[in-house]
Amino acid sequence: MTTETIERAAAWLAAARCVVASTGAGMSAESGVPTFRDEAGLWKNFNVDDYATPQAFARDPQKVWAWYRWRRSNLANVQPHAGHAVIADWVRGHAGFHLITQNVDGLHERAGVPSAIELHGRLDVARCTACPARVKGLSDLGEDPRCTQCGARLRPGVVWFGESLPADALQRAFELARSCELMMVIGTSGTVQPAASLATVAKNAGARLIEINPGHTPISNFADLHFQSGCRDTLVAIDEACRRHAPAMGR
Ligand code: BV8
Repeated sequence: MTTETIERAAAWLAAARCVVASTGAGMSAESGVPTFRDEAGLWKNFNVDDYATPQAFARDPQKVWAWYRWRRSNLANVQPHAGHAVIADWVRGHAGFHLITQNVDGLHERAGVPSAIELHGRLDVARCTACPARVKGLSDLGEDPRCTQCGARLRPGVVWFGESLPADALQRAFELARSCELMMVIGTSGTVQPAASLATVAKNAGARLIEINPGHTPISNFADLHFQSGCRDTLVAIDEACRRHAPAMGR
């Protein structure tokens, strides 16, 4: 992260009419939420096929619920960081700024983003397997929670592997990827489809691409600017540069 690259990112942000931020688990790492594929990531210690597929839930719902109860309880102890606050400022202050997230932790909403496009659902939602009922919040629902409307089993309100993403959210996400002038890809390994294709679609449609990720990903190969640094301090630095150039940005 150099002054020149920060200034360049701020200038691109100020000049763009439509900007999309697309975030993954790395966005929340500095809030203490574990990522999935880093050295200490969730999938290093838990087998995806035992916890994050419909088949796993059908096979052993209590085992799957125990894992999600643990993750939900952890969320009660974390807070959005300054990078989440910067993105919330940009969404609220810039009509053309949109947020797409793969994250299920709800931290963007807690930071003040009213309209995040959430592709993979939310940990703080449980939904009924048989009717439209949903239960919001992080309360402990117990080992094998049931729907108060119809008595059927509740499941975590996230998208598992092999499940389709919410159609409206997915359609809106790709519409924005095709029409934005700048996409900021923040904290994602770029491996989970179809979310990982958003960056390619944006690039192919002519958008500039900024990646914020200390690691190297498939997206790094075609990003116009790659900040190999943590997103919290990088977003704060870009926001400070934006304020110097265009006080209206994000205000
Ligand atoms: C589907 C929710 C249709 C649950 C998750 C092609 C097209 C369509 C589908 C597929 C396809 N190819 C393969 C598939 C199947 C599959 C898939 O993509 N598999 C991959 C792994 C090969 N996709 C699906 O099944 C999707 N469904 O497409 O429906 C369909 C229907 C039927 C049959 C087939 C297809 C559903 C995908 C959603 C799965 N749900 N989680 C839960 O959380 O419990 S996935 C999980 O991965 C999370 O949602 C997470 O958001 C997502 C992506 O991970 P990342 O966010 O990128 O996190 P990761 O740990 O990987 O990386 C973190 C990054 O942060 C790292 O790069 C690190 O360097 C960086 N970082 C670390 N610290 C920081 C940082 N960056 C910045 N600052 C820091 N401080």
